[in-house]
Amino acid sequence: MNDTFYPPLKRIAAIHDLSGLGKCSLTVALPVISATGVECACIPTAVLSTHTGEFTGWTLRDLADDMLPMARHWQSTGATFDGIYTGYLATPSQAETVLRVLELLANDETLVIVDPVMADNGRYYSNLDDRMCQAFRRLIAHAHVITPNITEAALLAGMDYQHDSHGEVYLRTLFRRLADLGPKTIVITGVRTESGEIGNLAYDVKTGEICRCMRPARAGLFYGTGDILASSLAALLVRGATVPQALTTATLLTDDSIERSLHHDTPRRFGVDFEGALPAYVRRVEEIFKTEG
Ligand code: PXL
Repeated sequence: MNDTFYPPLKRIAAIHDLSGLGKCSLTVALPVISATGVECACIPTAVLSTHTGEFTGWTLRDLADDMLPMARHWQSTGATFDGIYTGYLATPSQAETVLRVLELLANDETLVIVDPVMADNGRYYSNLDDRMCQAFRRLIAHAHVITPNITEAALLAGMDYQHDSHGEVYLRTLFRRLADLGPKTIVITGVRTESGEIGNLAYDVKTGEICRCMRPARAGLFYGTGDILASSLAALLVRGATVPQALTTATLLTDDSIERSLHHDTPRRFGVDFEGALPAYVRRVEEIFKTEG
């Protein structure tokens, strides 16, 4: 017998849409969470042909009626969940369904991560409006960690969206208003500095400390990058990484993926080339947890 130590596997329930083409939500969450060494169980909120940005004519099947039966069946198996991580919802009423899923599947140890996916670049995604924002406010009250981008953060906080750069006073006010909604850790993505950097900031509600991971900014939108960042962060936190470790490692994976897409000139709407960035990511993850075995 060899003496290899295999750490116990953690399990996340990922509640997102499955957009068949365009690398986002579950088609990103599944590989990224698995590459982090965490099991990813999936409850699809909807099945779409593509995501809803820069594509027209997409199909969408709302799976709201299947979500609770799936969770009940999982509960009957005795499976336990170390994390529950939610993202894009097909309708505002799915937020109530997610709350019922949390009642069924979360225990005192379960980390609840809510990515309030609804908007980017100052605008709601297709078919979404303020009702989705209201629904996410209710859901966030039950989250330990939230990961809005700067547009979603401004909408949730009821503040103006600032496009060009985000100063300390604006960010601190955003964090405080989001903290009033209930989460313990707030990660805001896509924050821009005056000196041309873009990155992600994490705010610890208890201590008021902010940690940040900034990279050089690239022009335009990169679909699915919020999902890559949040999926990696969720899995790393569930495995026991600290917030600064998780933030840095998740940001590097996202940034490498963008770099590869620019190199390959991949059309933006097809998502970013995260696949080739996974081997280096896995090595960084192993480095964090090497004392485990
Ligand atoms: O990546 C966020 C996202 C997830 N799911 C769907 C989307 C988007 C962004 O456009 O349309 C269906």
